[in-house]
Amino acid sequence: MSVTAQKQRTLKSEPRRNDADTLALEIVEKLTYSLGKTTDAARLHDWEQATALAVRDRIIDQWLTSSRKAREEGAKRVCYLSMEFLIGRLLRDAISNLGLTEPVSEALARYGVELDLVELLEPDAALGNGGLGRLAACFMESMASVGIPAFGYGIRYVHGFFRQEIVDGAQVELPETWLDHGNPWEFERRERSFEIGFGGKVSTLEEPGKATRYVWRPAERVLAVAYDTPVIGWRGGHANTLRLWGAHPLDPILLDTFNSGDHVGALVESNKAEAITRILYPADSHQAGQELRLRQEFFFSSASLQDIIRRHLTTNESLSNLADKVSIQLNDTHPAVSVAELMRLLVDVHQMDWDEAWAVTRATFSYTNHTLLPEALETWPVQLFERLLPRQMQIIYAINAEVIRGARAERDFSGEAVSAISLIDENNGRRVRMGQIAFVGSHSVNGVSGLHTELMKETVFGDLHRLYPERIQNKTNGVTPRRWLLQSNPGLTGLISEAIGDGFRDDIEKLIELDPLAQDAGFRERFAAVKRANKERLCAQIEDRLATSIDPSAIFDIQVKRIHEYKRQFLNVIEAVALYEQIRAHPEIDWTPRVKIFAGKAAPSYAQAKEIIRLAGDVSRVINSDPAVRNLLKVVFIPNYNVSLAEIIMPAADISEQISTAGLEASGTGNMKFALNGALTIGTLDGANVEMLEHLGEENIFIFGLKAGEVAELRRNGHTGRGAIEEQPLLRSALDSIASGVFCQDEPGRYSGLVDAIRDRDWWMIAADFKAYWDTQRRLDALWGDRAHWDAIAVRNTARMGWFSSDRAIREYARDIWHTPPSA
Ligand code: NBY
Repeated sequence: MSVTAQKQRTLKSEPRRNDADTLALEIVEKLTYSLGKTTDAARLHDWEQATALAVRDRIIDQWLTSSRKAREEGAKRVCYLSMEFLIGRLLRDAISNLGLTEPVSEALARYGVELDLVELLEPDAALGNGGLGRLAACFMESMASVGIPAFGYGIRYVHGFFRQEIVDGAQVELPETWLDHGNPWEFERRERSFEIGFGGKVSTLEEPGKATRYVWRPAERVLAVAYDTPVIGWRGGHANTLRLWGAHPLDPILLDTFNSGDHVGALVESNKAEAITRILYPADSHQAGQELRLRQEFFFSSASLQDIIRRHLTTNESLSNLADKVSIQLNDTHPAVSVAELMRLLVDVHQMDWDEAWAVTRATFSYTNHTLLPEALETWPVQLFERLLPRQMQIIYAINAEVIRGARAERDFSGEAVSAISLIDENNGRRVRMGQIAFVGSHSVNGVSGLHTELMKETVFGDLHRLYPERIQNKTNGVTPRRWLLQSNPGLTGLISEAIGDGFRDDIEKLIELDPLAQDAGFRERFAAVKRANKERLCAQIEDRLATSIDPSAIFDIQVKRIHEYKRQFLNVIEAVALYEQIRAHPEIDWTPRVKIFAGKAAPSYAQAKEIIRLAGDVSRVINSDPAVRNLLKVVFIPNYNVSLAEIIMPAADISEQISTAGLEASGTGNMKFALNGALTIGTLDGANVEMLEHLGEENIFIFGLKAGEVAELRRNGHTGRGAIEEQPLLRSALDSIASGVFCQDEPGRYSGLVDAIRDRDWWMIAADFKAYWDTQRRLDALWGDRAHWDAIAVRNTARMGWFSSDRAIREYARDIWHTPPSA
């Protein structure tokens, strides 16, 4: 018997049975033998653990099969390097993708346990800030569903994204502790560990007739240990690995130091090592800029590359064909130091010739850009970089010299154009530009929506685009329809199945078959009834969390996302104030009842964003308690927005707010989740809203405001908010109320700074866009009165959003960037 065959005997040879009897037996087996509990003594938590373990076994079966198959076929693998994976809960995802929802519910019901309640006990894995991290999670699920052999590589943060509480109106950040009760989905791989160095010196070795060799002797070393989580695809057909690195000290304690009496000093090294993966940086749109962050970036980049090289060399003789076997996608610039590190590993450690190494590197890497905001573009002081990563710094200089030589020779670049493409920014105290490194070290650079990609070519990467005109391409984002429709909206999913059959579950673009049903009154009513039930579910949550009751028959107008000036939650709050004042001034008008719902976190150091949260709370207190409003308007801020809350919110929206200043939102993905669940979008021509307009048709989306080019022009011409404020009494009055303390009588001047910024500068075009926004909201009010029409548009939104699936996005990456054929 061959070794593989022998090994396989340890696997379950017969496919498992998927009936409730079998699952009940397996869950009770886990309860008994893994948790040591009887069914009588078991608490809900124990059932949750036991269910996860039973489901996990089935995933492992598929996981081992998929890994073996990829290894045996020598298939090209995708390695998705990302500082962030904003996963959320995994139990429901796993059960649903394995097709076990009914038998598991039934198995648990036999013991009087409700699956829905069990699922709620799992903590969210919040290893990300927002869109970028959530995209990585959707992509992992889609790569498994589409059947692309892939590894996700990232960091196992002990503390994920902070928990937000609102105390006296202000955001307070509290530590998040998702690992406190263990994590049934991860497998620690002690044997899969690599040393990561920092600091120290580079020396050279000269041998006659050979190129100079460089040897980096780091002053500090830590161990990167792999923690693997299987990611199971739709219908359990394929499973991939999410490999997150945890940092551990090489020596857990310095015994000599301890013995000499310095008990604290003995642990300093160990604490320093573990600090690297202790916490996620909670910044989504400005660079953190601290040394620990650069350590995190290098730590996970180096560990991932060493792992990739190790795996490659188990089945290949050399690294020359690395790019035929692996594609490494850099999720933004956070892993961009990988370009220099791969060069070091190839040249210094594996002795590849520089030119060949550079060709292999470029062929292997590709890079996704997620922002044009200057304050979010990563740069590091040369001094810090040099001290922490001396050899990588030398390599960056060498790459830079070569890029600049090429630019001068091939394209006549000189002067300013050279300094624009340089990997070193010489104007701001010498800084290493990570975007430039990622760009020159990759064969493909992509934006995340059509507009964003075009703007990349014109702005941040204008000169590099001229130098390498073939390199930039677009890959519009998508979201996984499993989590964002099938699991989060079972009511709608069931209705769709009844109407068009189950085909859309395997091919989401089949949703288009719903399109004609927009004209079917009976279907529309059932569609609206599902929406109503989802709104009631959200009402219950809000009642529960905030003790605020809201009316499910009002329009639910929702803006949930990170709080940022460019996303313009402020514009939305100002509209709420203006509406409030109009309702009070004109009781005779038949106002459409509306609930404005906000949720989102501000970066802890982002003062203006925190002020906006405070303002939303202040405004909501005044409006919600004013009897003159007669419940025609409510404003609600739900604390601690996360993936699990999003799963309840997305299906419950009537209006989705996607109102960023045009040209600034790279894509947006919340916009897709809302529309897929039948919300009507009010939005600017920004990010993927532009493509949503193309797919939905202009009568099914509510676009307003300045376009990206107009914003740029106004800014060039020194626009301020004064003109617009003078012309619009509604805006003027709302801003006056906010500035004069109507909503914060305890501290009347609290918001005068926010309002001054609009008057004096209006950088985010709030005054400039207010009128168009207000008018569009009133169009929506009127449409709500014509429910048949509203519901028809809602149905068409769901029908036409199939293209915005991350399966489609992943297939495009596979076809145009990775050149990996999908196998499922
Ligand atoms: O990426 C978001 C974009 O704003 C959004 O438009 C897009 O849809 C999404 C997916 O492509 N970007 C984002 O979420 N960025 C971050 O979270 C982020 C995190 C950290 C840092 C910068 C940006 N950082 O410099 O530390």
